[in-house]
Amino acid sequence: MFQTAVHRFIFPCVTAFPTFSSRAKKSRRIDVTSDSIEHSDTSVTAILSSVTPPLPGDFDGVGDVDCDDIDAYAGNLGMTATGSLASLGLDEDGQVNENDAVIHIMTLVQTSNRQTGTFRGDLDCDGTVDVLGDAFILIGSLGNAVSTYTAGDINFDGVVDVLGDAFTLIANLGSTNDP
Ligand SMILES: [Ca+2]
Ligand SMILES: [Ca+2]
Ligand SMILES: [Ca+2]
Ligand SMILES: [Ca+2]
Repeated sequence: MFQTAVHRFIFPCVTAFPTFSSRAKKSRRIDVTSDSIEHSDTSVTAILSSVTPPLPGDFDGVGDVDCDDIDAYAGNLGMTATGSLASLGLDEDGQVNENDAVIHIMTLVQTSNRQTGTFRGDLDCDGTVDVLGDAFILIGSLGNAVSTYTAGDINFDGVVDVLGDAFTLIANLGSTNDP
């Protein structure tokens, strides 16, 4: 008896389904009684999901903005900032370019010392551009074709060299975001 009187829905039998991002954290089951269904003017308004907005700069979607996210620019410079690449275009000029990566590094990256924003050349994202943590990484890759910022390709041209990468690191050597 009780089961026939109660219609259980995981999500409603309405014509227009709202869409939710894949980041929805949870859904709720709603029990709707037969009484409410029989009244055609009954509208059920429910918040069905608690949606966490995307974290700007979290390109790999794991809930942080770190060195791994900077590497999302590798191989994508010069592309149109649409579709899956739209979030990479931070300066809103319609293209994924080096300026977007600079904005990402300087304003969005969360460093291991719990600060936000760091300097180009901070390859290990600890908030400071130094010799031991960063310059040695770059020197170890010097002359090599690499595809990541974290390996020393600061300008994302696919190779670690002196003019394109080492000079940028040297210019920021000693810079720190430590308050
Ligand atoms: Ca991330
Ligand atoms: Ca851009
Ligand atoms: Ca560093
Ligand atoms: Ca380079």
